Amino acid sequence: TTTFYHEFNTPGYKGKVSFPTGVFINGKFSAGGDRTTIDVINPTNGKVITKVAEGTPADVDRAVKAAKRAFHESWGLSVPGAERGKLLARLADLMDEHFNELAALEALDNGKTYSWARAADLPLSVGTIRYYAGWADKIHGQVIETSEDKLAYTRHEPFGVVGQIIPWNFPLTMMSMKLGPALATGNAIVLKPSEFTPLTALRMCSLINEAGFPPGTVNVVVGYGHTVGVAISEHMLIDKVSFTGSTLVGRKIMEAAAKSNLKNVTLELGGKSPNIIFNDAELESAVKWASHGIFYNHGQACSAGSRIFVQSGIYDSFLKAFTEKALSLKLGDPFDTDSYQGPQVSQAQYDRIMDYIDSGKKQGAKVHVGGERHGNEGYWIQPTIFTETKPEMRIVQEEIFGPVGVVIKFEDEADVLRQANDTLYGLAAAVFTNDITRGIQFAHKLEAGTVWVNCVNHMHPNVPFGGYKQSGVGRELGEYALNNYTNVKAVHVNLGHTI
Ligand code: TXE
Repeated sequence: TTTFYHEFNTPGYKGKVSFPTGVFINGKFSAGGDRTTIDVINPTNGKVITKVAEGTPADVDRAVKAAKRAFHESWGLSVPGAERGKLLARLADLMDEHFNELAALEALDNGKTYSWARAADLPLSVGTIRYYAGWADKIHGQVIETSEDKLAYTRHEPFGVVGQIIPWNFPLTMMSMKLGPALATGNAIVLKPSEFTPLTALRMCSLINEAGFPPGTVNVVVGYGHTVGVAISEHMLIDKVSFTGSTLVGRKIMEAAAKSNLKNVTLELGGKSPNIIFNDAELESAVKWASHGIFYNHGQACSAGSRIFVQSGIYDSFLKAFTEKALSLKLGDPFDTDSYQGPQVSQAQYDRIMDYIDSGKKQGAKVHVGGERHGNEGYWIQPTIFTETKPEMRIVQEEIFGPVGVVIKFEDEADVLRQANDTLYGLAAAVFTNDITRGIQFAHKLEAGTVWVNCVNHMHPNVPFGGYKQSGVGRELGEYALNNYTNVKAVHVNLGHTI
């Protein structure tokens, strides 16, 4: 099988890293079914970092069978919750032991900065696995009162084999958000990382073995969406699929589920989240958060605050300070300690974002800041702010998934509420105000699965995350995510009633 070897020699991280990168089935790595490979590209220069085994639909089938066997023989409800929790806790400890290495791999593969990977991706990933370790022995149904001649109760049973398909923007965090609740509840897993960023997922396979999970409990098949992704969403022995990615593919997953075995589906999709700044907001803090909202992770966040609505009384001063902030963000090598922004993840994403910038220019919006490529190689794009937009423009309506925000002036509450909710999406929203009553009233009126008051893009393992409208189905994180991975069984026991 393929192996990854790399010597990091960067200001933040120095060290040798080596691990197998094959298709991971039943606890073992092997070459993919067709013995082909996928090039993993370094987004800072477009060069190949390494080649990893390319999985095929036949590999998915092998992985599903291994998972099914594990579920029946060495996992599932035959392993007490406390034991499942212990394994998850051990995995979290191993992730902590390899904290810097995982952060470095994520930065190398995705292009995000090493310092942000350490500050955000890793704590959320490890925290999520550890959080679900704690749930594993606290999963229970209810005893339901009916009549004295009957005992009725429910069990929350794992589905069996679950399929999980994840994207490239937060590879390790997404993996942790999928693994944690699925394993805590006793499911066996077939997971497909993004073909663009498979390295941390593959590194995790060795840690999963080291933690002592029974072989077949977690299987990882790296491959393309149209082959491996489709095979997972159509598989007749997969009872549940959880997907994070584009709304377009989310629709396809649901369709494939409907056409195959009506598998249960959870979707975490795109967004075009409003960020509303009222006249009475704390200016300096609102500017910092608004910048973080749209430029964090190079705009590659499903919850990015990409539509920034600013009330007329504060508009000019906000725009001036926000412009200065955008211009101060340092673009550079992800491993340089003072870099804020690395390259976009891929040529495809770079092209897509530049196409949106062009469409904004053509449709008559004003490029207030940025709007161009940064550097001569790799996929950097300048932090970009558009003003003078119209509601129907593509840059106002569609998810750009890059460092491109629109700033829109508004007059009053009714006006901004209507505009904020005028979107097909409903993932997140933010409100900045010193009037807490207004903040809470807005939190209740905005059509979004998460509303932040005086902050943006804050996630926590204990707090659910997911979308209204076309941003998704179901909730990840928190206790709520356990529902994604359990079937409810009702048991009626006759204590003496007759027909
Ligand atoms: O996403 P895809 P792409 C949005 C964002 C971005 C756009 C396109 O707007 O610009 O989507 O990105 C797998 N059956 N988000 O094309 O294709 C694919 O291999 C099953 C938002 O990269 O949705 C990868 O593992 N699976 C988002 C995963 O789907 C399929 C994160 C996501 O890739 C498949 C990423 C198929 N037919 C992009 N086709 C978020 N919500 O955070 C592809 N895949």
